[in-house]
Amino acid sequence: MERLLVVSAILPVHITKENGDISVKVSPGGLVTALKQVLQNKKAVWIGWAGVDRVSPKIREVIHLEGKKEGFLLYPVALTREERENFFDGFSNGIIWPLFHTFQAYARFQPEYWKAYVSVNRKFAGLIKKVVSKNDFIWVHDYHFFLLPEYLKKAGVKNKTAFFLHIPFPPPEMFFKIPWRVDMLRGLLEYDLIGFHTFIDRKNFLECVSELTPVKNVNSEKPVVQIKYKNRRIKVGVFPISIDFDRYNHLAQNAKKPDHRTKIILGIDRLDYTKGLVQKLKAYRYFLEKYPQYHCKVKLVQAVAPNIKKLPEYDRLKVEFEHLVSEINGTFGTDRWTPVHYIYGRIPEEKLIGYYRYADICWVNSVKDGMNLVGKEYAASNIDETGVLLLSEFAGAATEIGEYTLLVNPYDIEGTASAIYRALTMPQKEKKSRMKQLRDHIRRYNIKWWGNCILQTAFGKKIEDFPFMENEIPLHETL
Ligand code: GDG
Repeated sequence: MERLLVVSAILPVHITKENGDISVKVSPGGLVTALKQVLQNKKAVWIGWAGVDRVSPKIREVIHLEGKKEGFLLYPVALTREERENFFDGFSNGIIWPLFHTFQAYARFQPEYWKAYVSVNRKFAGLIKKVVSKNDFIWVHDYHFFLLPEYLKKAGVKNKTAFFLHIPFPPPEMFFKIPWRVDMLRGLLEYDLIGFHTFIDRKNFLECVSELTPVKNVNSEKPVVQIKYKNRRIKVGVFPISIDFDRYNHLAQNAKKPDHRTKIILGIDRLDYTKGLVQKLKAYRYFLEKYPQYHCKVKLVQAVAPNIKKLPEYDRLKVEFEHLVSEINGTFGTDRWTPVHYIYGRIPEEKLIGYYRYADICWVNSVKDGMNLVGKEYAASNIDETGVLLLSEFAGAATEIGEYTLLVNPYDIEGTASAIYRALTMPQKEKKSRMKQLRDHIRRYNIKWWGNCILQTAFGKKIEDFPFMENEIPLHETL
């Protein structure tokens, strides 16, 4: 029986241990949101780091039960403290993440990070070899695993492989700063399919590859092109990720209205410097200065979900962001009105969907983002079609749905403040027409469409080809 073997750096659940007590948290981020929706009740094994340095039988059991609730198997991997620091926080989140998001100054090119990246990719290949069966299809996610297929092949794993990059791919002048760039590209080219969110990402990747081997299709408009490398054909595709439209649309029907007497501008972001959080507050402050008629009439509700990455940039960002929140609330607030309602922590999903349904504006201000799912979730939940999506032109989503939104340049404080004003004064008819078209687009190009495009292109399969089977032996008992 064929299975999907899914690999990502973190599992959908993250374990933390405090004073010997195990606590299970939902892992933050868009990759987890999207994959959970694709893999629900499917014959899939999801392999990833569980957040701990040792997987005890108790942790294995807890994780297994969490997977069972969603209808797939979870296979937890342990990372030592050194692997966490050098592979996860180091190479992946201290070099690739900042550089691929144009934050070159944050990249620390430490040789020990590269060594850890190589060895953890090799370690995952060894673990996959233990779990994989002949008929499985291996689907790998994100920038932590550029070298994995090479080590899978060395370990004798011959299964077909597909890779999807959830973050942007930078242009050559940025990518070639990485001292290990050629090994990274060669590693990636061992996959059978490589997928990106946008045509720009693929073009950047192919331009980098053309330094190694001639590539004809750099500017192709076809969603999938083939390149030849070392006598192999590799498919390279554009697959804009999406969301489970029906689920948000359905949950929104009974969503509770948030208790706010003002108009709501909503922001939902992970704590990350790529999300344009500081720029957002500066533009909002400017808006309040320029349009005093909106004092007491509007509120920015900004949720910031904590990050798993442990890096000083995130601590500094939190301090700067919170400083600006207090400054704005101190300058403009009254005893009856707090201009910024700041929530640090993960909001429960029912509440999130309530905000999505009733927010007058949803504001995605990323200074760089692979796709960004928040705007799509907002539209799917905005069933009354009364909201406006303010979307950064630097989010991948702008290339796909920009025409139905108000696009903003997060560095342009005045332009962004005017866009807020325009959204607040937009006639109902125009709002409805834009939101309706946006929702129609996302309803059609939903997460199932995305998953099927990739699985079809890579393996000639569809999601339905991996039906869940209730009576299966749990994975951990088979090891
Ligand atoms: C990466 C790429 C790409 C956030 N706060 C709360 C909460 N969330 C959920 C949102 C959404 C997800 O987290 C964030 O997804 P994004 O797509 O916006 O961003 P990243 O985490 O950076 O994801 C990104 C994505 O991968 C998929 O390929 O789009 O470009 O960077 O689902 O709803 N959920 C709840 N409470 C919160 O407070 N319940």
